[in-house]
Amino acid sequence: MTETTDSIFDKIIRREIPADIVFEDEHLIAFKDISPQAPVHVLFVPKRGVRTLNDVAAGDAIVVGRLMLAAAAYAKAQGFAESGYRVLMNCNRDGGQTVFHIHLHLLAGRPLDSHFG
Ligand code: IU
Repeated sequence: MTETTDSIFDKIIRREIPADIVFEDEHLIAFKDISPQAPVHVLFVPKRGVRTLNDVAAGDAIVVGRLMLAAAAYAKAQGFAESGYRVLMNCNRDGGQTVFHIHLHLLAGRPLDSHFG
């Protein structure tokens, strides 16, 4: 990764602002979204972040993979893996991205609309 961030999520990682952290390891942190869109809404955030998915180099594919695996592990641990959940990543303006430090949303706890948009 060439470009790194100094975002609000970096401040959460450095404990400069509070968040309801549900998981952390050497690579990533996960915390509850401050404006939840479902009963479960957790953000999985790499500690070495880039601004958008466009900035992830091919050699850094593992960074995105870790987010997905951590989300699935959380779903299993919390007991909603079988009922189901959604993971998604927004990119730039039309994707609805508002925080420019890549992150994976995990949504669960209610039936989610099947349409996009
Ligand atoms: P987005 O994909 O960039 O739009 O997602 C950003 C999310 O970060 C959004 O759901 C916000 O509610 C959430 N968030 C947060 O949890 N804590 C914060 O301090 C800020 C945003 I700023």
